[in-house]
Amino acid sequence: MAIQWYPGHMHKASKEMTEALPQVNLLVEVLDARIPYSSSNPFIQTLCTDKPRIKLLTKLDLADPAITKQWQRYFEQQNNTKSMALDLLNTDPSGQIIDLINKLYPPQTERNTLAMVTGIPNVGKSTLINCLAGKHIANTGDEPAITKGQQRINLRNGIMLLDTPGILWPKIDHPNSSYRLATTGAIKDTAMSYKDVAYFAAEFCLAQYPKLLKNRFNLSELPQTETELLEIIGKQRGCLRGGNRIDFERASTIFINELRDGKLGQMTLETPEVIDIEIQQVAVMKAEKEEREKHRLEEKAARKRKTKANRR
Ligand SMILES: Nc1nc2c(ncn2[C@@H]2O[C@H](COP(=O)(O)OP(=O)(O)OP(=O)(O)O)[C@@H](O)[C@H]2O)c(=O)[nH]1
Ligand SMILES: [Mg+2]
Repeated sequence: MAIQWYPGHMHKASKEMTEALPQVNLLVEVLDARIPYSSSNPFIQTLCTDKPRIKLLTKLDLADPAITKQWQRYFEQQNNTKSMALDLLNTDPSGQIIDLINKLYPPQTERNTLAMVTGIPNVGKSTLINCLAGKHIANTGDEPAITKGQQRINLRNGIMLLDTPGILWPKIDHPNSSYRLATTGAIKDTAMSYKDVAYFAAEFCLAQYPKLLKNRFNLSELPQTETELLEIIGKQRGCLRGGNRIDFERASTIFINELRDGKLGQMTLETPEVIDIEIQQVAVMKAEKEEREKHRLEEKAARKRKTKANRR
């Protein structure tokens, strides 16, 4: 089942972002380099499409380098858009980002350039702002929904930044996207089941990154199933319950946290090719749902007609 997380503060933040738009000159959209498609909020895509946009792929250090290059090429083809990949924990790309902002929106003498920093929760927006400001201004943390309200930061170089809370959208269409968001840490723990997410991530890793699994968990043979993999992890990490049974919930939490922290190695969960495939799958799912609903309503109407006829 798909995971959905859209608490009230995100709805409020989306409204406040729309209200701030008239003053905004440029959009800095922060995406997670491990899930550049699933971390693209469709609501943010509709914001000021006529204004220049910088797509920054953060957590470069955790992503598969070859796939990051594919994504950068993909984003550079988009109108009025520049893209850059960043490792904000180990490098300081502030000079390059400021140059990019000034290139896309040349500085005006009479007023600061207002750049709105947007993105999903936990993607690194506040870390980016602290990096650009050269000091700790915005609170950061390794969990979603740290920033709860907008904040303006004057960089004193002609650029004003607008930090915004991480937002998701009311309905994530494809279950894969919600699982990828949960795998990378954009969904609050209380809105997901680690076990469900671990099954999704295990299936993905077994298919796409078998070598990383073998290395991390010292496996000579690759397990055949997700359950087998989680059993091995559970045994190795001492996740046992009474009767020596595996505690799958604990094994799943450990697996997901190690994956998020990059302990398995650099991984990207989707390539640009996934987009068209999953858009088509969503269209099929929607058509099937409509068909089921039509059928349900027809049956309901038939039942009503029958009851009426019986009463006569
Ligand atoms: N490995 C890695 N971690 C990063 C990078 N950038 C940010 N982080 C970490 O990601 C976590 C979230 O960072 P924040 O800056 O708080 O994210 P945010 O987008 O402001 O999150 P919200 O305010 O909750 O929406 C923190 O633990 C950061 O240290 C990066 O490039 N690489
Ligand atoms: Mg923040």
